[in-house]
Amino acid sequence: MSRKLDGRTAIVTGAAQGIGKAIATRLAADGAKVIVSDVNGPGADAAAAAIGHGAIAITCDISKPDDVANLVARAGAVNVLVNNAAIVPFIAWDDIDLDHWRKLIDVNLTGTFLMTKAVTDKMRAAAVKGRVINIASNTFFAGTPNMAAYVASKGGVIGFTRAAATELGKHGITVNALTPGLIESDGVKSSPHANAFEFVGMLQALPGRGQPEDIADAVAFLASDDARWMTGQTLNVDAGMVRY
Ligand code: NAD
Ligand code: 4PL
Repeated sequence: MSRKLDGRTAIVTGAAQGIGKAIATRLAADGAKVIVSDVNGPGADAAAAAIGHGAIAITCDISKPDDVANLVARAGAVNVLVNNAAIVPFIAWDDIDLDHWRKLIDVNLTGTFLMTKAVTDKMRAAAVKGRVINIASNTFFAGTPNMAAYVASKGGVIGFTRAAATELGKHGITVNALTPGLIESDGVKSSPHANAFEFVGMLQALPGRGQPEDIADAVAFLASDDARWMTGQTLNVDAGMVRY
């Protein structure tokens, strides 16, 4: 295994399970000191213990400014931020109400903004040429059913990625997004999305079920020096389900 992230610290949000846990595991294997952050505190503790390599857990609800400030204060110098935490709903259009809409935007989009602002302010103060990697979703391209507020929140994340790249480039900080297709994560396995693999598989160019590690390996590239000349971009990692 390469050690491309030796001496770097990475925060991964939503890392108690699923794609976030796989990202934290991969960045730790690449040599990073990983901060496993999640609103699920015991889950974050268990994931950090399983990952080892000096990984530590810090409980944080990304939609709460006080939680975000506490996380960033305790983190020390941060080189890499992976905004992975999100609510992944399966909700019929007729069941979407304003409370659902506001909750999805609050966590998935506002939480990504709060984390990015707090961490990059700290990077700038320490003159760290940092990396921000935002986990969006290919549902933004596909307009996938039963998750309208989620699709909108991920479109917002892609727009914010482009704007933040512009604002932060002069400080040597890159901001990129990654759009997974359907992935067999812990959350998906225990939701109605688990029934979509056959249909999604017909749309993919490559056969098979996407795994959290398929996303983690692409995040490792974006976190590495190999991605130094990329910013404001959206990397689609979905077995070719959508092509643009
Ligand atoms: P998951 O539900 O398995 O895990 C999400 C984690 O985020 C959980 O540990 C949860 O506790 C945490 N979380 C939720 N709200 C939070 C908050 N307010 N603050 C902090 N942590 C919070 O999800 P997953 O499938 O692993 O998805 C991870 C990321 O990948 C999400 O951004 C999701 O939108 C994206 N994604 C997933 C898929 C997929 O098919 N699984 C596809 C495209 C994009
Ligand atoms: C193709 O981001 O990208 C279901 C659930 N199907 O969350 C997603 C696809 C889901 C997706 C997603």
